[in-house]
Amino acid sequence: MSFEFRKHRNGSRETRADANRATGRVSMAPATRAIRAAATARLAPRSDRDPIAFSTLAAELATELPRAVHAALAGFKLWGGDEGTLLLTEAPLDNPLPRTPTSRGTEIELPVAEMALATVGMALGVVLGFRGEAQGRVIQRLYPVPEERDAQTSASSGVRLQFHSETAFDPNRPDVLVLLCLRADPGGAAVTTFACAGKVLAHLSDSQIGILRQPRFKTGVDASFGGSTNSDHDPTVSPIYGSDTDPGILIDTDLMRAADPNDELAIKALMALNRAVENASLGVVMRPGDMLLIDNRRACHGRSDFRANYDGRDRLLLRAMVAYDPWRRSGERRQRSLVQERVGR
Ligand SMILES: O=C(O)CCC(=O)C(=O)O
Ligand SMILES: [Fe+2]
Repeated sequence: MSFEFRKHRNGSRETRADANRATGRVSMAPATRAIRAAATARLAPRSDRDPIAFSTLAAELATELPRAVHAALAGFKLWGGDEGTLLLTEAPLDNPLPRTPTSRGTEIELPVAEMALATVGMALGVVLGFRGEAQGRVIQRLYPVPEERDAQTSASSGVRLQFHSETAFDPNRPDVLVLLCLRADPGGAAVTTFACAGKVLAHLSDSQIGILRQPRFKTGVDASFGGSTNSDHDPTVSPIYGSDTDPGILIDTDLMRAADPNDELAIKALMALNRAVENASLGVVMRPGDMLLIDNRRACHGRSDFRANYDGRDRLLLRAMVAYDPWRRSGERRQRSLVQERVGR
């Protein structure tokens, strides 16, 4: 399966038509009826009230996904797709779609889209929530709010969201991030950007890669998890890791720094890495029903700025985090819970 994502250039304004020339996209349409019926049944479990029953039902519904989706998911898991990403299309959505909230914590019901997202998440691994984000909900809502217009958070819109790995500071970070677009931004210009490690390394010298493979760096903790930067307690990390043939990347353009402020070589290598990520990056403008899977080890991701009017018609996405091996994190959860109570070391 081959996907052709458009090259994303810093600052460029892409049009929908340009950015979505993906070939070989895999449609979820054949599963629409089954997902919609199960999610809207009178006693259907809800992700917030009964996340275990909800995700178990989602796992059952994975049998309704077309074989082509399962084949694509297997390729993504084994090799990270072509770019550390996979784009599924025509996911079932709620109809009519509620208005996009304009403040954090506003409740909207999205049973169909939530179930569509969880079905793919449970086909791939297990969906987990994080206490530090959206009160631990396994399905999170992403939309712009005025208070965070210029922040480095998923609720910003006035600034680009810098390239990052999801919860970079957490050694047990999620393996995969799944984003489902319910409503595009009014200008149709919000680009979700990503860069896969293999392509990034092609822009670096062997000696730069050698330095980036060493634990000479520190990364801060996201604001949503209580936030810290420049603390001695910040975790020490290697931005490049894994095998030469299938490398991993761990970055946070905003929060990562050389552990020793006098380590000139590390400072220069990190600058080169950030440039390499820009040069290797691609982007996609997601349209309603598009579901973008991002491998959180083989790729890093970000987002362009975009217009938000806070009028109920702004961009609206759902997000889920997937763990391939939930056992690895079981010490961080209460018994029979899908919520990670703590992150980091
Ligand atoms: O809004 C997007 O397209 C990506 C946001 C993001 O980085 C995230 O939700 O982790
Ligand atoms: Fe992110």
